[in-house]
Parts: sequence; structure tokens; C-alpha cells
Amino acid sequence: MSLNRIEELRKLIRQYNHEYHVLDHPSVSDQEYDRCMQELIQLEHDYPEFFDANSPTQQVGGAVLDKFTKVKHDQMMLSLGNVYNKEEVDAFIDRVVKETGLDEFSLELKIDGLAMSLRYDQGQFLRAITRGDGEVGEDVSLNVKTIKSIPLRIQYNLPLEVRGEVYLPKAQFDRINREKRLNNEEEFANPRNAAAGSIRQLDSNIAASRNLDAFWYYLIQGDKMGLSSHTEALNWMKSQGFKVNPYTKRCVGKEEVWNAIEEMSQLRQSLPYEIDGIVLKLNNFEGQNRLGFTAKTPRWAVAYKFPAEEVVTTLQDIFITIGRTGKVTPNAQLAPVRIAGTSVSFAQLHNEDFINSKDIRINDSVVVRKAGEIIPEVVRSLPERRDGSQSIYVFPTHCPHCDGPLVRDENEAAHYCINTNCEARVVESLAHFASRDAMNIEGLGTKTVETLHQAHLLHSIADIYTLNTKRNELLNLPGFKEKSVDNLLQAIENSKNNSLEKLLTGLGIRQVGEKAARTLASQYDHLDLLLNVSVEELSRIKDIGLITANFIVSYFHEEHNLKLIDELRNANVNFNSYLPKVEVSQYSGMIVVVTGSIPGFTREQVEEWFRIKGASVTSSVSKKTNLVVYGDAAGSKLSKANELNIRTLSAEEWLKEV
Ligand code: 0OW
Repeated sequence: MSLNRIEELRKLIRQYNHEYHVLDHPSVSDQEYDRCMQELIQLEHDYPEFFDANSPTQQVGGAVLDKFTKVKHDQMMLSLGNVYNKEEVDAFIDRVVKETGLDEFSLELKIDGLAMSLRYDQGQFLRAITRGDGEVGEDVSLNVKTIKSIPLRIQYNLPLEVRGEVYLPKAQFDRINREKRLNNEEEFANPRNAAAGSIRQLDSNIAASRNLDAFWYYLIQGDKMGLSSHTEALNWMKSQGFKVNPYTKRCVGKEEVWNAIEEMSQLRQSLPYEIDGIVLKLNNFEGQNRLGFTAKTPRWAVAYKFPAEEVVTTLQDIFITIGRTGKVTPNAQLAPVRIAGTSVSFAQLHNEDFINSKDIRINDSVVVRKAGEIIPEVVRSLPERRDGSQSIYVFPTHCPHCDGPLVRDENEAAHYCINTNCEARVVESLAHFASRDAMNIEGLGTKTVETLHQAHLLHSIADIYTLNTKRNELLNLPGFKEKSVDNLLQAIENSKNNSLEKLLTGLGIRQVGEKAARTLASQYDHLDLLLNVSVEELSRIKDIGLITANFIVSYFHEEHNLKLIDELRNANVNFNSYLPKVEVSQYSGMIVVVTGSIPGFTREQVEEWFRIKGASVTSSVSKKTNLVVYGDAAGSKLSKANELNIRTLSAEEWLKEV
């Protein structure tokens, strides 16, 4: 009977997935695995009445969504407090021991990925939700289902939630960035960004192609399932088929904890995935419940973060780059070296004073460090390693791109190239226009802009919108294939529909970044309304000061900017703002927190109402909060508001106003 065969194959393939992706110990060859999968795909195709959303065949991707639905977490997804040295680790342990009398901790690696929540019921995978802001996340089930180590069926058949970290193995990260380089696409900065970018793909086939993986480390309400410690919860999850990181260690007291941290830190380089610290958790659940949580983190756990990684390499040369505002940045060309998971061959040198004060010379051995994902910086040179081949760096007096004079105001640290037509500034301003926070034209990163600029296909922002007439020239460029050219042209076409704030960000008006652009687009719903606005009117808007107002007005009075705007208008670039119009009201400029449930409205709707009234909405109450709006079952936030003597507004009072 075909259903028996289908169920038998599903069971077999689940077992093979578990052996291969969780135990790393397959019992059949890849060929045998593929044969079973093909047979199952065929049978499910022939008998659609036996469709099962959690069949292993659904783990290879398929549907393309147009957006992710938002889902509220039953229990907030917390983050972790950070500690950076032994003293702070000891202080954490002292506090826990003092408050609970318990001193057994479970240590585990801090996987550098993105937090994820999985829900099951009746033994079936239900959905995967991202952390989001901790209260509301996005349903990314279709993408997470493509992670082969995640069991879509489990023995336990009551409602269940487990949390963990989705990550991209280092080898996959290198492979994906190699492919991106070949396609002239922007590379991912690090595996965490790559994992987050992959999980947020609306096309689950792309997510499936990235070969993401995940470790699970937190069982919601484990204490209500008869388990008494974190270690037991990890073992229980493992027994249900979840992939649990093998590097966990139980320690008693400060010395054992610190020795384990030092020992586990040695693993970092050799692991096939990135870690950014070690997580310490009080093991006993009863003790955890006594300690409870702060607004954002558990009081029974901390993350010990590794110190920013430092490496020594040779500074081969110093070259300068010109930003779109003409600002000159000296950069160090380094002998390539791997830091924190990525290969590094450039580092920041900030400005002339930095180079001189640290006596950094060409061919020096230098210490380079990378803290987080900002680009690496040179920490210091090592004079004791000089061998006479070093040379002093003389800061250039003229721009290497346009030969214009480099100017440095006496009270400024930076030099500037003041030639507004300088080629380097043009490239940077084009790349800024296409960047994600601005017009978000995927595929038009700095490298591509440089290539198109050198091919004389791109001189001004307006030229972006005539590239569709240059398809053949694009196809003749190195690295440009049919697919990437059409993707780029489509992305340019799509960018015409952006809301006004994206365009305002892209224009590169001085002091007008994403925040100021949003403020302007909330006040003015069409670009033309800005062309003749006055300085005093602009400077009255909250967040737009007098200086920014002057830059905005002078930008719209420069001939070549008005010409650009006309060209964009003729190219049918949208000038309308789709942001909700912000009114001036009694709530303008207030910081508002909404808590509890307001009858007839969702939390988001109430928050949006206050945003349109000119308030900014935050999720936690602090001394800066001006108003707390509370509905039924308002919890700690309302009591904190009363404690801090902050004005409160009940749901009934608010509803009268609406
Ligand atoms: N990244 C990790 C990790 C971990 C949670 C449970 C309660 C609050 C924190 O490997 N091993 N254990 C926890 O424990 N959290 C982790 O990551 C957190 C989640 C959200 C922000 C951090 O990535």
C-alpha cells in the first residue's frame, strides 16, 4: 500500500537526516539517501492526498513569500548580559551564590548566529519565529525547515517550545562569499550577518542553498516538565532529536568556571562555526526561578565575551580613500591575516595625527584588532621589530584621484578633497545612493559602481536610471552575466517605487541621514514641497536643527541638484512619501510606552497612533519616559511608572480621545 511505503520512507529519511546532520555519523551512502528521497518525492507527487507539511521532502525549500507574518512570543526572547573579564565573572558568581546559595553552573559556547524559537505540537513542527524585538518576531518557518538537522517530527506530543541559535558554518560562509565575488555582488561581512540575511530570504530555495545549521540550548518551561536543571533540559532536547552543542561543562565555584572558560576559549579557531563567547548558566531551575529576569536578560546567566581579537601582521603600504563628502581616510594595506573569522587585508588609520602620534611607518609590524563587525583598526606599530626597511609616511598634499588640493582646517583632524567633481567622490556618492538604507538597489555595491564608472556608463545618479538602455554594454563587462545584469536592472526599476525618505537619504544632503530623512518625509509628503521650504520652518521640526535646515535649503538651491531632481522626475522615480503623516499634537516629542492590552486595538496599532501624533514609542519604562498608556493586565511597566512618578493614561481615557 503506497501510504505505508510513504510513511516508511519518511521515517527512514528522518533517521538518515538525524544521523548525518546531528550525530555526524551517517549509516547509508549519499546515493542511498538520494534514492530514498527521490522515491518519496515521486510517491508524494503520485499521491497528493498523502501530503504532509512536515515530510522530509519539505526541507528542500519551495514557496516564495511576499512578506513574513509577525508573531508575538508567549515568553519574551531575552538577550544575555555581557561580562568581559575574570573579575566580572567572579562578581556574577558571587551575586548568584549570595542570593541562592547555589554554585553549580553549566557552561556552553556562545554561538554567533541569530536567536530562533521553534514550536511543536502533537509531535509536529509548527513554526519558527525570529527573536525580533524580543516580544514580536517574524515567522520564518519555510526557511528554518530547510535546516536538515532540525527534526520536523518528535516523540513528545504536548505543546513545546525550544530556543537556540541558527548559524552559518564557516565553510558555507566562505563558499557563499566566493560565489558573491564571482557575481560581482556585495559579500557578507561575517557569518552572523550571512545567517541573518539567509533567514530573511523570502525565497526559501535561496535559504535552502545556504546550508544553515542550528544548535538548541533552551527548553521553555523545562521546570514544568519534571526537569530540574539546564543540563537535564539539554539532555532531554538531545533525546528528542534536537542538535545540542557538545561543548558543555558543569562547574562548581569560580576557579572551575574560569578554568573551563580558558579551556573552551581554545576551541575557537578550530570550530567549524563562529563563537563570540562562553555562556554561564546557573544550572538548577529552582535557583533560576528565584533569580528571575531583568527587563531584557535573565539574572541567572551571563555571556563572557572574548576580548577583541588582536593579530600581528606587516603594514605593506598606506593608501587614502575619499568619501562622498570629500573626507580623506588613510588606510593600511596589510599582509592578509585572519581575524575573528574573516580574512583581513585592510585596516583603518583614521587620520594624519593618528599615524604620526603612533609613529606608524610603511613596512612596520603592526598590531591589528577587530571588535565586532566594524572594520579592523591598527592598534599600534612594533618599533622593536624594525629592520631598517621601514619608511616614514608623508601625508599627500593632493588628491590621488583628481589631483585637486587636499585641505585640512586647523581645528579638524581630517583632510578634505574639495573638488565636488572628484571621481572618488562621485563613486562614493553613487554607492551611497544605492545602499540599503537609501534606495536599496541590490547589486549596485561600491565595486560594481567603480566598474560601471570606469566603463563610463555611470557618472551621475541620474545615469543609474538610463542603464536599462545600456544592457549590451553591461553584458560586455567582466563578471556581468545575463542573470546579474537583469537582476540589477530589475532592482533599479524597483527602486523607483521607494518611499520619499529612501530618496532623501540617497541624495547625500549633508547632515541628512536615514533618521533626518524619515523626519522630513513624515512632515512633507512630496519632494516638491521641500524645494522652496524656508530655514526657519525646517528648523522648527524636532530632530532637524538650524545647521541641518541650512544644508537642506542650500542643497535645493544648487543648480546641478535641481537638474538631477528633474532627471529623476523624468525617469519616474517616486517623490511621494508613504510614511504616515506626523501631526503636531499634545504628544509631539513625548516618549511613550504602551503596556497591557487595550480593548479593540493591538499594541502596534496603539503605538502607531502615538507615532502619528508625533511621539516616539519605546518598549521599556525609564526616567526619560513621559507617558505610560496602560490597558488590562498591565504589569511591571505600570508599577515602574508610578514608582518614577510618570504620567499614566488608562485605556478608557485614551479610547475617549481616539
Ligand atoms: N548564542 C548562544 C546562546 C546560548 C538564553 C536563554 C535565556 C536567555 C539567554 O549560544 N548558548 N544560550 C542562551 O541562553 N542564549 C544564547 O544566545 C542569546 C540569545 C539571544 C541573544 C544571544 O544570542
